[in-house]
Amino acid sequence: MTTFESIAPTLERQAIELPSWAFGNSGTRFKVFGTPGTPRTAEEKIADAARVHEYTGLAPSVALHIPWDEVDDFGALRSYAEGLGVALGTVNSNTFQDDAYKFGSLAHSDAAVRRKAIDHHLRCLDIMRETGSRDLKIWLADGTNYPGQDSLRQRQDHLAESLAEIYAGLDPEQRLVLEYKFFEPAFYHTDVPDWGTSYAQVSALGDQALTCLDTGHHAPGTNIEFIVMQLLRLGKLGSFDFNSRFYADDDLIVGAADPFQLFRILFEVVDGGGLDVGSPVQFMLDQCHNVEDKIPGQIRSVLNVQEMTARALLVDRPALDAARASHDVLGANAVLMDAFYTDVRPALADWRESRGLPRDPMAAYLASGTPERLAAERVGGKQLSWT
Ligand code: AOS
Ligand code: ZN
Ligand code: ZN
Repeated sequence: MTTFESIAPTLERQAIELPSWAFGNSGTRFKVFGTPGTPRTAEEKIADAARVHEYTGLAPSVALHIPWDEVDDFGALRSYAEGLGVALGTVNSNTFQDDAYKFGSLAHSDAAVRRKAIDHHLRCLDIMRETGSRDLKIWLADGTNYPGQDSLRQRQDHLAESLAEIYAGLDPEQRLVLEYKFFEPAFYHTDVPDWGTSYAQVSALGDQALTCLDTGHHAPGTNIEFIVMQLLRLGKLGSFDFNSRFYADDDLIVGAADPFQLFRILFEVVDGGGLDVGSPVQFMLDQCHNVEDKIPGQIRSVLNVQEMTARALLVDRPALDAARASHDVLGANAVLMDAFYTDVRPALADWRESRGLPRDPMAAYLASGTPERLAAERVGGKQLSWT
């Protein structure tokens, strides 16, 4: 039997990066609803991320998005964040909002558009030097809507060339992580639709290029934990964008739609060394809170990841290995399910308290008066939205 005490050191070093855009208003193409207390500046988004860390001890860094988090002085933004106890993390590039990118960016057929998109990424690398960020995360909206619209092959070659130029601009400690997504906003094909394409592209670049796996970016029914295992096995799992989905890229709270899937993913992470000291895997959230409050939404999210990580770590390895060795199919399955059905919440509450954190971070935050204070203070100015 695996004890909670034995898994506590691993839980202690768990770090989940928060996306700055989760604190802004977001919605669907039908309506973006506002929420009282929504940040109006990059600083206010970072302050909200720091609150999530203060109550949970789980979120020591916040990912930026350029240009959504554009400021005059990124060094000052870094000092501001560090003063609040958080670091600036992954820089996310954006080549999907300018008119110039109507037909793509790094994979565009026109060299002038590719130039503009490459330069944007090189500027992101400069920003990372000021913010102290390690990772440049690239998600591309590139693709086509109709068969025949453009050459699939040529676009892939253009993408490879563009990425090579960006990669050449990395400092030794910087990394490029390439995210894949099987559809949307392009519907016939996307230029980085799957882990295989991301893997092929980053492998051609070198050791500092890895794949980002967004849990919402697969066709329904995909065995995501298999992909996790394979990328870990190949040494190319750079980061996760955690969220959950019922239908497509829903960006809902991680672990909300399918906690068992999150457990299975984290079991493969544990098995593949993804939580070991020095692991290359960066754990991030990529979520939007359209109707729920944003800070509580992020608190719920990191706690969901922590709870499911604890369950994955509690799997009785000797018992599992023995069942597997004797081809005890149902026995092996039962070992996994026993861990999944373990309610770790009381043990986590005790453990949090022993580390000076609230037993129940959600209740503590809601009772703190902060939500009401932020709603009263953040009047005037323009509430930030996802786009
Ligand atoms: C888009 O679907 C992706 O999940 C990206 O990670 C995206 O860059 C992020 O949601 C913010 O731009
Ligand atoms: Zn994502
Ligand atoms: Zn997405």
